[in-house]
Parts: sequence; structure tokens; C-alpha cells
Amino acid sequence: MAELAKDFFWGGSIAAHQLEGAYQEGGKGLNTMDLFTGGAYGRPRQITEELQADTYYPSHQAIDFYHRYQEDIQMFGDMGFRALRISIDWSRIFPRGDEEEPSREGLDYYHKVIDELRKHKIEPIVTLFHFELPVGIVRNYNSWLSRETIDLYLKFVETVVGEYKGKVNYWVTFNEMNHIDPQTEVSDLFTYILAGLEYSKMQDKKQTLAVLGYHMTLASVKAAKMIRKIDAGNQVGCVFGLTPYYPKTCRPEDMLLSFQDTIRDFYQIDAMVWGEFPKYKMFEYQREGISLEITEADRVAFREGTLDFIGLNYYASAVSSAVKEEGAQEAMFGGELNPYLEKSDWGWTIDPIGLRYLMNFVYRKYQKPIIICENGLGAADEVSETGEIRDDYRIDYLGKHLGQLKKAVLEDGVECFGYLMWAPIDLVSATTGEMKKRYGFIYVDKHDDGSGDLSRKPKASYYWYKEMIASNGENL
Ligand code: BGP
Repeated sequence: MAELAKDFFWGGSIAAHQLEGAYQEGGKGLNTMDLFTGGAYGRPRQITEELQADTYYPSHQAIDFYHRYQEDIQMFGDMGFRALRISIDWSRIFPRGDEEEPSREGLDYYHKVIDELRKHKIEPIVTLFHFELPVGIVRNYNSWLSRETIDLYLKFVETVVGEYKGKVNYWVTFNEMNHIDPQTEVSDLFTYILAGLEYSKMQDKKQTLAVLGYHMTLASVKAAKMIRKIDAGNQVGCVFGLTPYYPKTCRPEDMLLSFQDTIRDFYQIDAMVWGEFPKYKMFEYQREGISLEITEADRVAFREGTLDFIGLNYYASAVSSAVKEEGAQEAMFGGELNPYLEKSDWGWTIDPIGLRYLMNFVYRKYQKPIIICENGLGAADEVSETGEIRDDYRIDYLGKHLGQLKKAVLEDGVECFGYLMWAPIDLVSATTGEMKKRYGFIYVDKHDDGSGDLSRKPKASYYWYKEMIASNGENL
């Protein structure tokens, strides 16, 4: 049987606000995630306008990667990682978002992280926006609702891409902007993490979401052109968090709805791959009374800023049912739960075949190289009395998903150049703010009540993934 490429990017994915901590060190400004409190499954995180005393903000210390990156990267290196997706926190480089000059301290910090990765022969894949939006940009420029924010983002992009030229070859413009869409009844969660704005407080919701989504898409295509201009060897991608929807029955209405639910999150990818903001989306906006300002310069930007690769974050599938039946259970982020599938303790469906389906769907649509940028299982791991962490359920989850990835590549011909597991080390959950929802191969002694000595320890899955990489997926 054919094999995966010898240089397949096995590795993991992390995001600054979920693990760095040190929120007031190195000249860092406040970003929106620093104002997001802890929550739990069924208890949403709260957004505070200012920092409040006696309130727990998980990002402030997180797992202190800021000071411990050497130890952590050493462990990733020992596992044989070939790539690590990190994010650069915008508020470490431009603390308020609109300074004339970037912070030297911030730039130097990421030099150290990137150098450390290179030392261990780990390819850095750098995300330029993984929800770390300087608070000053929300307060003074109305977040992504203004075009000034696009310019500030481009200045940040130009600064960091220029700074790390020759050291970083893979850039990701945005993480999961697709959660912004006027058709989606989004919660405060997604509009807050992407734009620092609360959905429930928006005046004209559909119009606001459309403008946010459009401006972020435009920022991405402009950045893509800029990144390649700085170094023609740079590869530019954008990462999308996608959910395949299955029809509940073969009723044509269910089939149509499942298509609509799945494809809803694709308009930005269409724009970034086809080089034009989609006509069908403009048609929808017209029908909905939404107006967008699209200039001639925008049109040129779309044509010139297409993607080199597509990053996929995949966690779960869902079910579309045109007829609401009694007893049907709602899935976490839309649609219904699939009665044929198990779910995690946080209610996320576990569907390995969904990964193969999604990879095929995306590849057949665009025929662009794909990289899996996130996939993993959040679970409440326990340390046994003898000090081990036996996360066999995670090994089972990852083994099954990787088995499907292999089929997508080797049987279906999907061009996929890497798998970056979320998250190789326990860190703060984006949706709930918990430490209890652990994803890592590496256990971190940190708990939601603030206790723990932050020590690191390999789990059973650590050794499993290491062996899997050594065999280049042979043993799956
Ligand atoms: C994705 C985000 C990540 C990550 C992941 C898991 O949407 O890109 O930042 O957190 O979801 O979600 P959670 O941490 O809420 O379990």
C-alpha cells in the first residue's frame, strides 16, 4: 500500500491566548481574550468590559508557556514533531493595536520561540490571528467593522512576516473566521472571540455580521498578497473550522437542508480560492436587505490574494432535519445530535468518518493542498494513584481519525500535507475557559480553581503519538 509522504507534517496546534499566560509581561497590551472569564460546560464564559478584581481570567496565567516554551518544545521535539502551529499574539507586537512602532520585546519573544522550534527541526506554521485582538482596536476602531482595522492588521502582518523572513515559510491569515455569517444564529461566544463584540448587543445583527465577515475576508486576501510579496517562497493559508451536516432521512428536504447547513460556512473559502467575493452571497445579502461596500480596489485584492493551501479544523459532524421531531437532541453548535455516534463529555460528536468526508468534500471543491490544523478530544483526564495518565480514549479517538485521514489521502487521492493535533499540551479551552477540558499528550498540573504547580507530564497518548510519527502512520 502506498505510504504517506516522508515529510508529512505530523505535529500539533496551539494558540497564544490559550497557553502563554504572562498577560502583562514583555510589554504586552490587553487583548479581548484577556477579558473573558472562566466558564464550564453549560455555564458560558462572561465578558467583562474592564478587568475586575476577584475575577478569574484563564488567559492571564494559562499554562505559562511564555516562560516554559523551551521545556514544552523540547517535549514536542522528543515526540518527533515535524511541525507546530503557533499564533502570534497581536497585542504583544502592537499593544494597543495602532502604535507607530512595534514592540521590540514582543518581536524578540517570538524569535526565541521560532528559533527553539527550528532547533528541534520543527517547522513553525504561524497563525496571524487566533482571536488575540488588541482591546484598543475594538474600543477605538470598532473592531472589524471598520476598514481602519484592516489596515492595522496589515501593518501587523507586514511587521511580523518581514521580521521572521527566512525563518517562517507557512503563514495562516486567520483562524476560523467562518463562524461569522448572517445566516447563523451565533452566540456571543463566536462574535466575541473573533471580533470582541457581543452578538446579543448588536443593533442590526445580520448587517453587522455581514460586514464583519466581509472585512475579515478582505483582510485575509490582502494579507496573502503581502505575505508572498515579502518572500515569494512563503505559503499562505487560512484555517476554517468546518462541520459536515448529514441529512436526517432521505427526504429531499433533509438533503437540501444538510447541503445548505454544510455549505453555509464556505463563502469565505470560495472568496479566497476563486478570487472573487461570491455572487451567490451578494444575491443573499440583497434579498436580506444587507448592503456591502465593495470597491474596485477590493475586487483586485480578491483576485490577487488567493490561498496556497486550506487549513481545516475538524471536531464533529451534525444532523440536519427539515422536520422537527420530538425527542431530537440539539448538537452543540447547530443541527441535531447523530444517534449513531457517541459524544465527548462536553457534548461534541465523535465521528472519524466525518473527517474523511470533509477532506474529500473540500478537496474535490477546490483541489488545493489541505492541512488538518486542529482535531482532538477534550476530556477530563485523571492522574492515577501511581501517577500515570491513561488516556486510552484519546488514543482511540486519534487512531480512528488518523485511519480515516490515511484513507482520504491514500485511497481517495486527497492532497493533504499534514496533521496538527489540537492541542498537544493541556491548555485553556476556548469555548469554556476550562483547564478541566484537556486535549494534550502532555498533562499540565493546573486546575480551574487556580491550584497546581504547572509541572508537565507525558500521558499514555504521548508515547503512542511518538511511535505513530516514527512509523509515519504505518501502524494506524
Ligand atoms: C477551535 C479553536 C481552538 C480550540 C478548539 C477546541 O474552534 O480554534 O482555539 O480551542 O476549537 O475548542 P475548546 O477549546 O473550546 O474545546
